[in-house]
Amino acid sequence: MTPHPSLRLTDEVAGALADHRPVVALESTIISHGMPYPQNVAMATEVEQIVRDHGAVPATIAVLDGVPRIGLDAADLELLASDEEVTKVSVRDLPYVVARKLHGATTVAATMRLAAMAGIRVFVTGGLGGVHRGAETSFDISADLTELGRTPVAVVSAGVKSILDIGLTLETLETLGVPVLVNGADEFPSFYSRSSGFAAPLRVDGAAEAAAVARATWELGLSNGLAIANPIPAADEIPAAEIGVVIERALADATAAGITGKETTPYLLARIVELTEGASLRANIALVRNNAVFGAQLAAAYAG
Ligand code: PSU
Ligand code: MN
Repeated sequence: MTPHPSLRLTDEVAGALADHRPVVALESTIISHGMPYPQNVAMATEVEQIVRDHGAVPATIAVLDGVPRIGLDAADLELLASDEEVTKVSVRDLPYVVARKLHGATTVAATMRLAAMAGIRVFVTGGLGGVHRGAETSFDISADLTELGRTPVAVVSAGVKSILDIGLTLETLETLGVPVLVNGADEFPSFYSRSSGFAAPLRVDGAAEAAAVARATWELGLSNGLAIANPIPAADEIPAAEIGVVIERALADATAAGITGKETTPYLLARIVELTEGASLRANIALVRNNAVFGAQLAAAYAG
């Protein structure tokens, strides 16, 4: 396919797509609103290198000066990591930042959509958005789930955090027709922890098996994405009971501070880093690295 004409691709990404070589999309909200500076820019740079070292071309996605960009350079990553003017952009925000020529860091949902418009089928992140706890009254359900239901991109994550209602998130993904695969485990992981108390809806062992399911999805003419959960390595995990206490506290603090809507997830992520004195950030970086390796292997298996 030809990339959508509104996108600006780097020559490297455009060349790889034209030659059907493996490409891995990476999101930018995790840089601008998911981690503190300067660990965020170091993580973004390292993850691109890991993808390259495993044989794929990284394509970090963001909107800069109103232009949806597929593939960024070091100065772009630094801007996203440090500029206060960068807003969090989900799918519904894309038209506004484009029309106003603003900078936007794209969420999983917006990154998936732009990746699909470029012809990229594999995307690596840390954690997915989902159904927030208390959604029965707040209606706060991430557009990441909607997008997984309608956009053909395989998203590698470490599962969803228990800042969300994991059970309701899995139910919603089922309703939306999204295959949920867990790599190498029988339990769905909860980001910082390998366990969640919920069984893996489907299990695959390795990138080749995951790629075969992705290929079958799209060969059947299904238009949805896939959620592929890759558990954090055991050496890096924070036990569920330990992080659970911190998450309860962060949720209570968010309520007390009156945090709602799109501010909720960034607030909780930052508060958890504070409350764990950086331990959650180290786990977060470790799982993103692990996902980058798997995502590059997945992109290679899918392209091959
Ligand atoms: N979960 C994480 N880290 C993140 C995010 C979620 O563990 O950085 C970011 C992703 O960009 C995700 C977004 O797409 O938060 C979801 O935000 P919301 O809940 O407002 O839809
Ligand atoms: Mn929300």
